[in-house]
Amino acid sequence: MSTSYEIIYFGIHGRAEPIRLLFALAGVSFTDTAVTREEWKGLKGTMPLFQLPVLVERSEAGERRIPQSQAILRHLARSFGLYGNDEDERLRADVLAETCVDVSAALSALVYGPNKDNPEAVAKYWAETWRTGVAKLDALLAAAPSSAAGLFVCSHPTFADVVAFQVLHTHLVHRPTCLDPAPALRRFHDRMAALPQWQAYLASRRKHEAAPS
Ligand SMILES: N[C@@H](CCC(=O)N[C@@H](CS)C(=O)NCC(=O)O)C(=O)O
Repeated sequence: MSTSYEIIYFGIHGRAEPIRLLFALAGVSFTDTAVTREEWKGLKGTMPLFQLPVLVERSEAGERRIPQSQAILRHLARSFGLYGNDEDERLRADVLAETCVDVSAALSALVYGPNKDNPEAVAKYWAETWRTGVAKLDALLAAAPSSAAGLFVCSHPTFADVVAFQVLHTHLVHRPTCLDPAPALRRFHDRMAALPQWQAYLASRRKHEAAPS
């Protein structure tokens, strides 16, 4: 049965970019539908949980609309064989992905919150919150088996490595020096960025919304 995929989101990286990166890693084509804020007013009520991203999966069996970015990622990871090969690996992938959700949420609370222009709050974020996030990610990377060779889960990238790459990328956009104290995470980021499966996508993808124009 052939399946086609459409990811509906706004025209930013946000919560959809790890999903787009996962498609690129799997070599599966997808339609990238970016809705404007104006279009969203009319669409919101038609979406399963009234939010984006939504994955639309179409096959001979019909159409399915899937909400919740983390559920979408895990569903695609299972479909594409990019979750992990056994329960130990899947557990490591889940722990990493949830840690990345926490780290992303903390950055979003800063940059979209009332303190985004407050120098003290910004300094506190990088000195404390981000350092704690780095310590957690560093610990997870250090705990990976030697066969993972610089990745978090196993010898090939999983959906959770994709999520980790994007959370590091987003932080680097905001502060290019933020991985200087974490060389193992920097090596992980650069190794992922060099994946042959990603080169065409990374060269053509939209710039991160926080990147200087
Ligand atoms: N837990 C959900 C959160 C989804 C979410 O917050 N979506 C935001 C954009 S990032 C949205 O749809 N905002 C527009 C709205 O709520 O009307 C997920 O991970 O997909």
